Amino acid sequence: MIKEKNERSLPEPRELLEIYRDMFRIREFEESCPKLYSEGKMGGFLHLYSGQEAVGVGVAHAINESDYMVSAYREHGLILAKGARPDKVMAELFGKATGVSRGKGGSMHMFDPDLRFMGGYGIVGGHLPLAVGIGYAIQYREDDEVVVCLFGDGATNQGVFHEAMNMAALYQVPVVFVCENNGYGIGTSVTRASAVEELYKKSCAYETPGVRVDGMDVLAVYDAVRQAVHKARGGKGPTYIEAITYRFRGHSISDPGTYRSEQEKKIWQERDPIPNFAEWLLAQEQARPEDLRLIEEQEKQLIRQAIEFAEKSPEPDLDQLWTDVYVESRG
Ligand SMILES: Cc1ncc(C[n+]2csc(CCOP(=O)(O)OP(=O)(O)O)c2C)c(N)n1
Ligand SMILES: [Mg+2]
Repeated sequence: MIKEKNERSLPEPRELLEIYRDMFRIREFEESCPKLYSEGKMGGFLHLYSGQEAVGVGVAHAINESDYMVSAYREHGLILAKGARPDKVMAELFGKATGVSRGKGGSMHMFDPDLRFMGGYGIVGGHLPLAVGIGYAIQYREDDEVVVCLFGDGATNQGVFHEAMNMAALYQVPVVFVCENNGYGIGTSVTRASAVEELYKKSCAYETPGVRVDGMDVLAVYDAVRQAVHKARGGKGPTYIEAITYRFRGHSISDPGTYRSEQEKKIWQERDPIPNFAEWLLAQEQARPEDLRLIEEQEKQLIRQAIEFAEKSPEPDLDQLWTDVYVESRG
């Protein structure tokens, strides 16, 4: 299913630089978190996205602003890729009122309906039916948006994965399922948890095409998602994409990660999607070294400002304790 590079659809040259910027921003953001966490500035869970940037950024560039994204809890990078301001995402991690979820969601429950980023969920696989529901609503209203639903390899072993796949195929809803196969669900490898290692095959029972892509190659992800989105928008139903990737850090901030060998980590570090994409941009003469350096400096500055903003922001007022807890459906 993986296509040769020269058959791929490529973003415009300007967008290629924005793709680099977005991946670099996410890495810079995520790598600033462990120190802040250890200083007690953030609380609760913290699942970092370092290593998986090519998936989220490839997806975000392949869809329109009006399209929806729904995700599990490893979502800081995804909401940033969808266009959230880093200062508001950082403020959310600090539990501040200026955060994307007004400081009440934290790391796992980022939400921004204006950006059409519909969460941020902690129950493994629990958001897949939500994506199908959003897809069903789009279809019912005869709108032309699509939903991209991102989840981990662990979710594919949940019953709810199959229920969502069944309904999506039955109603031919405009949903693109993207499994971020990073090889592990907490400390359990895919080989120990799934009867089928080639996770893209899991949609075949529902006659939904399954595609496997290199999730460390942002352009491969972009290309696969573009095709799937085009199909969904044309009323031809869901696609299921398995992106092979790797998380460079532990499952969460409290995971020492002793279940992965140094050798394994080194192999994947060499496939780091960011320097590899930089190398590609230079080799293809799509960027000059100074273009990339400028982007890197700008993004480092942006994240420094985001931390400052989060530090200076107020905590939510006590009288806000009962707001945003439950939203009644409107018309
Ligand atoms: C239904 C359910 N069962 C168990 C858990 C505990 N849990 C939290 S994360 C996780 C692993 C999920 O791994 P994966 O889907 O591969 O996502 P990743 O963390 O690798 O991004 C588990 C089992 C949970 N949150 N929800
Ligand atoms: Mg996983």
